[in-house]
Amino acid sequence: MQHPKEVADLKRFDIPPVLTGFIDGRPVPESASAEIVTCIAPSDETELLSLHEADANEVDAAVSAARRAFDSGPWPRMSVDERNRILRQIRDKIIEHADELAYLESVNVGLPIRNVKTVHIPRAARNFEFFAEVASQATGEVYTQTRPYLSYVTREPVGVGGLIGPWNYPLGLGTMKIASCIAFGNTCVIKPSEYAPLSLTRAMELIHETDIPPGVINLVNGRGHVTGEALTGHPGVDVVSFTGGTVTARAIMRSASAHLKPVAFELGGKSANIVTASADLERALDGSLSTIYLDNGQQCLAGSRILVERSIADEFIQKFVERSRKVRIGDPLSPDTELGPLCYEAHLEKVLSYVGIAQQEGAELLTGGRRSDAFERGFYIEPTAVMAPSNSARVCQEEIFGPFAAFLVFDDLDEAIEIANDSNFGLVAYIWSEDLPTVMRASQGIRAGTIWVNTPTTRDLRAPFGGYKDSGIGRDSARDCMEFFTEAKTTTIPTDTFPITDFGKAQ
Ligand code: TXE
Repeated sequence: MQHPKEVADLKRFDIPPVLTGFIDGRPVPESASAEIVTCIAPSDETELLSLHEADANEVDAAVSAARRAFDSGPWPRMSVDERNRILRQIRDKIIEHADELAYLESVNVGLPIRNVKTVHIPRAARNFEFFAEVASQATGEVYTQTRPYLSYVTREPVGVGGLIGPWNYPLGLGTMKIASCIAFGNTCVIKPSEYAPLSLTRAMELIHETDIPPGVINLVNGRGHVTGEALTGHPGVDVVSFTGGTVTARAIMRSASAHLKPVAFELGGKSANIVTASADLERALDGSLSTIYLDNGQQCLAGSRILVERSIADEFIQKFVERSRKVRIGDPLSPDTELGPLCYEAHLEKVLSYVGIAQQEGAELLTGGRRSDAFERGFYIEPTAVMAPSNSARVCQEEIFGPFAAFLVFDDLDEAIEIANDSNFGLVAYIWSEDLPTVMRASQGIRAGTIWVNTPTTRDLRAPFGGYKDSGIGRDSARDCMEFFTEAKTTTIPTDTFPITDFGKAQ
């Protein structure tokens, strides 16, 4: 069912035909010589907008603005309370413009508006409030054990952050990077994904209606191998924070290594979702559908390998398939839509290519596996599930990043844990069981950064989030972000006089 009124109401917001960057508090003027990157609307394949790509000179201007704002501007020198007042102004701006930002995010990425409105926009606003709170509650360390000295540790902002955002949650994850970077007194340059630049670029205008000083947050738009590489390799950038794929992460690490820049990487996953016979099966079914189909399955934390205990497997998988066939595919702007189009065409092709890959390796297609024929245009795909031949199949080892579940059957928990760990990734895992020892064994045995027990995706910003193995380097959390975006400084002072070696005093 479509809701023409709600959809029309959202379409009152403008989409600018051309997007540029935002440097030193001002939009970058359009340039006749810029490379043009065209963004396509995933729901109908029309041209959404043109990006004027930032070249190395523009990136240099953005980094120089961030450098000036850090080296001599007011931001790092402000009281924490004053900075927090401005971070809260940014939060309020996002809330005030929530409908517009939700519309832009949904139109550009294809995310169903329902979840964008209720989860992602509130999260974007919360990011600024949360890191304002973290910065104001930060404590130091004092060591008095080595007498007669007192050593205290302070944390100072690290400098300029080079932030590279992904396309799946441009605003939620982009603002997380910005907020966690600037809350501690740093300045930054962010590059959104070339596929999804709209919401974050608009947010820059709104952010600059607050008292944020110019140059604290700069944005450059463009493709990864041009704009992104110029940013991560720039000598004026002190640290790099990246969310995206593992292949790109390796390239970024190489370019950051020239200046020994610390990197924080939040990468992909192939997370095991273990459904045991001791689970509340109705809730496990709801949770399993949700972790793989929510936000079109374009989530690093998707439960994309569903491991089901043999005694319940047939019934569980049959119910999963029945429910998959009833998922409402549609216009991402319609409040009823559960599954929108994938973000861009090459990504749709990548996701669909795994149907053939799976079948060649002996997998059975359980449902979906093709473009939805309900739409003449748009990157729509049916919810897809396969029964994998074994965990070594590519559908169980590679991140597909779409509404595509691979099922495996296990006989006991040890086997399930072994399968879960037999992966190059280690981002999250899900365990469904009402039996405490089962839950505890799974939680202790699985090598992943987060274990969700009887619950689909739930983020607590206070707790570390990030991956083992190829799923990343570092964590996001109050403490981890503070440590990444600050330098520790130890100051040692004697509390009494003490003898100092007297070189050259001998008569
Ligand atoms: O992402 P990329 P892609 C995974 C998912 C997806 C795969 C590839 O499996 O199918 O990655 O997606 C910028 N220097 N995730 O290719 O390339 C790029 O412009 C600097 C998981 O679209 O990782 C964009 O801003 N920057 C994921 C950002 O990197 C570069 C979210 C991410 O793009 C660059 C997205 C370079 N050389 C994809 N090359 C998650 N962890 O949630 C590209 N970029």
